Amino acid sequence: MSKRAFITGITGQDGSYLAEFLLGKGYDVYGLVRRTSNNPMIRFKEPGKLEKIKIIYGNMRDSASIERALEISKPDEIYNLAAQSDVGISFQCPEEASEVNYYGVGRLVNEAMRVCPQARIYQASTSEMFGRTNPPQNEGSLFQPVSPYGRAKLKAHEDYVTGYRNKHGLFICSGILFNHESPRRGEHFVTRKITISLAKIKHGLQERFQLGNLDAKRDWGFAKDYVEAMWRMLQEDKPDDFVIATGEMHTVREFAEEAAKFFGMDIEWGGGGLEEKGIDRKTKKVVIEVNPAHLRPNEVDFLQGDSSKAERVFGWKHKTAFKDLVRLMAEHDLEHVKREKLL
Ligand code: NAP
Ligand code: F7E
Repeated sequence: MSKRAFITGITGQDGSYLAEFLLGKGYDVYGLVRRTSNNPMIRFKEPGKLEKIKIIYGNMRDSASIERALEISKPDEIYNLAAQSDVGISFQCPEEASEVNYYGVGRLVNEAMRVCPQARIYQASTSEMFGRTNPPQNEGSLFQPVSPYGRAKLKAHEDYVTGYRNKHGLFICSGILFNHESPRRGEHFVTRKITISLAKIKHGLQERFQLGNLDAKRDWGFAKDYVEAMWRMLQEDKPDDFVIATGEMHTVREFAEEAAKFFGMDIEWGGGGLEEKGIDRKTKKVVIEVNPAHLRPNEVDFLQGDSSKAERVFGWKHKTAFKDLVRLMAEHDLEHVKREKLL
């Protein structure tokens, strides 16, 4: 008989890749989908996959909907990917971050203990929990989050992952994932914002775009590589927590330079601070400006993960290198913007 998986956040970047991955492994896949004013399933790209997913309407703010979804899906494995996942927005809407990213986890694990206590649970934890702790960060590093997003995720990790594992013997794992990107990444995250904006410049739809902190360093991997790690940790004999990362760190500035090369631009930087500009050496045109509206009240300066435990325990290692990730996103957006322009 097929195994049954229940995914919250199935409409998001990771949810869509994970659903496709699990269908490929022969799972029956159920997904919690919240009501939106538009088609929430637009990320499902692989032919023949969307029709196989069983959608259950619900919300992480609503215990009754979670209970119903678990009763219908009767899962062997639960992947909790639903979150308000935008760190910048979490400063503006801290209650939302706490309601969904902390209390939502509590609703899910409490309902799961009643309805399907045998189910194995994956919780989408994050490198934002390390906050101002110096890199490289691993499972033993100090958690010092600086954003409402990071604090809510840490509280969920402590109360419902390690807490419920120790207190109730629940099979629950935290995947402490570092930034992972793809052509399906939300357009407000910095990597996708850069590749879409450069594609629009290339097609003559805009002249320049604005970023915030160019010096922030992130460990960027490819989302498709990372969803496999989620599944792998639930196949282990014991629940545990695992850092998933590439181990490489790059600045926002480097990401923009690398992406610009794909579009035939050669960025040099002039000025400093808020006056800094990214100028294309070939055309002498300003392509990137700094806008203080994109700076955060508190910033995480450096994230670089050490995922040697995941490699040792279940043989996971990232497959996609930084330059390949940038290229595959840029290639996608060049075509994506062309299609949109033609509409
Ligand atoms: P994403 O693209 O923003 O997807 C988030 C998902 O959560 C969407 O399906 C969204 O639904 C859903 N959601 C939000 N609020 C909800 C609510 N109240 N009830 C039900 N569903 C709700 O995020 P992602 O990049 O795929 O990330 C997946 C998970 O991993 C998140 O928990 C995120 O915090 C965590 N994480 C991500 C990264 C990363 O770099 N991507 C790193 C570490 C951890 P809609 O489609 O309706 O908005
Ligand atoms: O920012 C800087 C920004 O919003 C990355 C989420 O998936 O990963 C993600 O969180 C860096 C930050 O991702 C702009 O200040 C500069 O330093 O792409 P981001 P994030 O905040 O790292 C973690 C691991 C998660 O768990 C989250 O769910 O880029 N930056 N200029 C900018 N960021 C944005 N968004 N927009 C800018 O214009």
